[in-house]
Amino acid sequence: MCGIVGAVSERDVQGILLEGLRRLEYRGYDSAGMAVIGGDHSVQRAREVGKVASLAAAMKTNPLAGHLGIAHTRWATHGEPSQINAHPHMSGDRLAIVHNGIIENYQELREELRGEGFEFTSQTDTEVVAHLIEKNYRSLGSLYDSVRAAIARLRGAYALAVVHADEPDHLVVCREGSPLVIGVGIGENFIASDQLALLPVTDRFMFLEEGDIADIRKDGIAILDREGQSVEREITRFEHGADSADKGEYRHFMLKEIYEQPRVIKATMEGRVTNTRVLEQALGTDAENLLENVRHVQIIACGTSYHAGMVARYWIEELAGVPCSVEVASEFRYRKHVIQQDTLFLCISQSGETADTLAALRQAKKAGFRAALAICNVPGSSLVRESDLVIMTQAGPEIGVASTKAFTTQLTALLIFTLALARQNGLPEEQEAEIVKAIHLVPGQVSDVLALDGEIAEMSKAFMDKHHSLFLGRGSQFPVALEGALKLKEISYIHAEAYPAGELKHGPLALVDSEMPVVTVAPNNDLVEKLKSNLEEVRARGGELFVFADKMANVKPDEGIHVMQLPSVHPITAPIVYTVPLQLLSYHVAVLKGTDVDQPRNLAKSVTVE
Ligand code: HGA
Repeated sequence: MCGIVGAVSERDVQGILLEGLRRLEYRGYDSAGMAVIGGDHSVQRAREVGKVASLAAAMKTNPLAGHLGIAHTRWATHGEPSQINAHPHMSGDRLAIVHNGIIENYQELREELRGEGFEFTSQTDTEVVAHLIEKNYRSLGSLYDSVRAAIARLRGAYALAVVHADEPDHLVVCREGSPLVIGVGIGENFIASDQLALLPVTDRFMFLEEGDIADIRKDGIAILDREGQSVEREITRFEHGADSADKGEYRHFMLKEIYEQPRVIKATMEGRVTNTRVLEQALGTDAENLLENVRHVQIIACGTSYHAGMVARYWIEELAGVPCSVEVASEFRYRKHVIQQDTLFLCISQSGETADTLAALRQAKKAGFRAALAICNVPGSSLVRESDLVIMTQAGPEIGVASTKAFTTQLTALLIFTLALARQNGLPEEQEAEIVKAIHLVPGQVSDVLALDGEIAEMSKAFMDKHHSLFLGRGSQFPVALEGALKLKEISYIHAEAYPAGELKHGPLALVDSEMPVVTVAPNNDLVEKLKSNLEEVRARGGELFVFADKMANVKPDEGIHVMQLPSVHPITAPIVYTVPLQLLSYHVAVLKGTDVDQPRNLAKSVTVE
């Protein structure tokens, strides 16, 4: 994901922009660039391949002086990482633009503009937008109107910041599907992909909404919404510590991280999905090519990430029709395996430094897999550097040892990947649109589950004095049950086992009695009736059931059956939403037992040893 930053001020903006880029570098770092409008009303531009430090070094010898500027740190989606493809892009020598996102119809616009005499110097989709705005400028003579007219023709996801040397006192920005925030200063204003970029210069922010277009001057901000109505967006103050290693108002990091999930799931979707489809280039410049002809997916991970991989297997086989195997890294790396032709190797790790996963990746690269895709939360980690394709989860730092938001953002990324692969394998457009619509609902549904926190805390009292518990799920909810059991054992030290509900009578039923609480997740899918029969089997043995159920699933509370109703969720996205009550349950049990929630005994966060 690229990062953009811009400033209009009474002072020189180069230092502000460079610091902003350094703070956005987690979003992408294959190249970086800056354009500043100087006192002589011309655009000066600097672009370098590599990290922001390379740009900063180049600018030491050739500084850019001026009070208006835009800058960019790139993670290529269209065109290789090179100086020519680095942003800002220009049309002629008066207009410059930075862009985060993907323009889906760039090919057709490129042909059209070429036909009208515009020359292209890069392979990016972004340059198309530069020329389209410049073309409008020639007839409209206003940057703001020209950007508005241009975005009416764009399909895809974008956050844009544009400057024109003929209008050296403002920048025009807009967003659709990619993040953009305005930093409000005194006698100066700023924009960036993330408020963290602007913290050295302001703590007051305005968040643009989808479809907004804004005119930013040093003494004023004017915003139009998608309908062209003038709107005011609320100014909020940045709460220090909200994103950093600080618990804020929460008693534990784990609880804070559970509550961050609606926001970070949304951030993981941003720039990767439109309202109706997944933007596969958001997985990397070469994604289309590497995903084409994938005949098998081999997922490798450890712990919680392994459970995310297990959920993904259900999705990949159901939606993409591609066979998928999942294995824990520590097993995979020490056995001989038969590699099927055209297998994609997919590794998942929060830290990107998990020793076993990394070792498996290194082996796989030698063994002849088609390509390696990493799903990871830490930019610049070994896993990210060594893979061909990467989907970064946008969970932010996860401090609690028991993983929560990393898991649900991994699932979000895996579902986006699945849809990209499924499209290659003939998933009908309408089905993709239906699932993308369901993905957009997930942050709100997770918030609805968080609102049940008090009731879940109450329920947790029943587990406090227990020594064992059983978690049941069917289909893609079986890995959710595994993850729920893992959470409970990690932080409350209660022995918890998870089983596919259909396996109950093949053994674990022998353990069930009134001392063995049984937790079940029951979304309203085609397996719910079978699951209900399994619940009866438990009840008949005196077991106490705790069921998290879709209200449409019609699971009724009764003696020995505690039912917590969850929002109705699409069966495909249900594993993401149903994970959350199990996280809260474990958390509250651990708090009641007085364990060290954030640093449970014998465990560590990033498992960099075998
Ligand atoms: N499509 C543009 C911007 C890429 C981006 O936003 N990545 O996250 C490019 O390839 O330069």
